[in-house]
Amino acid sequence: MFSDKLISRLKDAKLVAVFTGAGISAESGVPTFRGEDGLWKKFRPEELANFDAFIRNPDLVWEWYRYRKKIIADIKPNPGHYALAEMEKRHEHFAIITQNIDNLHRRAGSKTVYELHGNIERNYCIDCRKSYSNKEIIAQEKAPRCTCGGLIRPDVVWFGEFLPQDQWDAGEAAAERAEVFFSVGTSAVVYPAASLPMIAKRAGAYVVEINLERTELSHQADEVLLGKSGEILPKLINACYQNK
Ligand code: BV8
Ligand code: ZN
Repeated sequence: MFSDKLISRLKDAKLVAVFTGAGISAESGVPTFRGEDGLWKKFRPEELANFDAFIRNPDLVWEWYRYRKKIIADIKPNPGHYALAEMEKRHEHFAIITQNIDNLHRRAGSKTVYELHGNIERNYCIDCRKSYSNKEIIAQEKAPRCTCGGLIRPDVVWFGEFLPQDQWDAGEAAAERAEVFFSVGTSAVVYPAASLPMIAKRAGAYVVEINLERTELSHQADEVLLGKSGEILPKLINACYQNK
């Protein structure tokens, strides 16, 4: 299933970077955005995941995020997340660069995790930027309000919003230095995140895609492994590190 080239490059790699999307959390029960059970099927991103939609209809946007916060509160990491936490221990430098907001990589034990699109467990006031945990706001029926009266929003990156500069800079630097770069469970259509695999490739990385289906990235990847990340990643750990 894995080429000799991948196994030998991975064995010797000093820096490995793994770019992940909603697909790696699918086997934990988190719906993806664009797949069959995709979240965007019921709601269109333009209606929900952008600031104007939020200001126009904060209660609707909050209904969607409450729905997702509830899903995410009840789930746990799957073998794919644990395999990446294991992989991190085997390399001098290792980074996960995730588009996911579900915090599952950290909960699986991964240490270096850059969150490009925020984290659904965090919220903040759009006026005074005071932060709020889910516990503090989840009970409120409508869109929660801050003590200052301002609207509280989820701490996630919406369309048309800049990514957190420090997370993007760190993720981009990891992609530029990686000897092996994995793209796992992402349709690779949302920018600037989706530019990371090509940044890595141009800098000389061996780019491996692990996904249920082919994507826009597939024809540029050095190796494409089609299947479930929760099955492929543990097999890769066995194939590469069993006697390391
Ligand atoms: C920005 C909110 C600068 C958080 C999200 C035209 C052309 C190019 C770009 C643009 C354009 N018009 C606008 C843009 C920019 C825009 C963009 O890229 N739009 C795209 C859609 C065309 N990007 C932005 O706006 C970004 N900001 O550019 O700022 C700027 C500033 C001001 C003015 C202009 C520009 C902000 C992007 C962040 C948006 N936020 N979500 C939330 O609520 O979650 S996007 C959403 O998509 C999520 O964040 C998600 O992470 C992201 C990517 O989706 P994926 O993770 O890839 O998930 P998806 O369902 O698509 O795919 C899952 C894959 O897994 C599938 O392939 C499936 O086959 C596979 N899979 C399923 N199960 C498994 C599996 N694989 C393995 N195993 C399994 N078991
Ligand atoms: Zn406030």
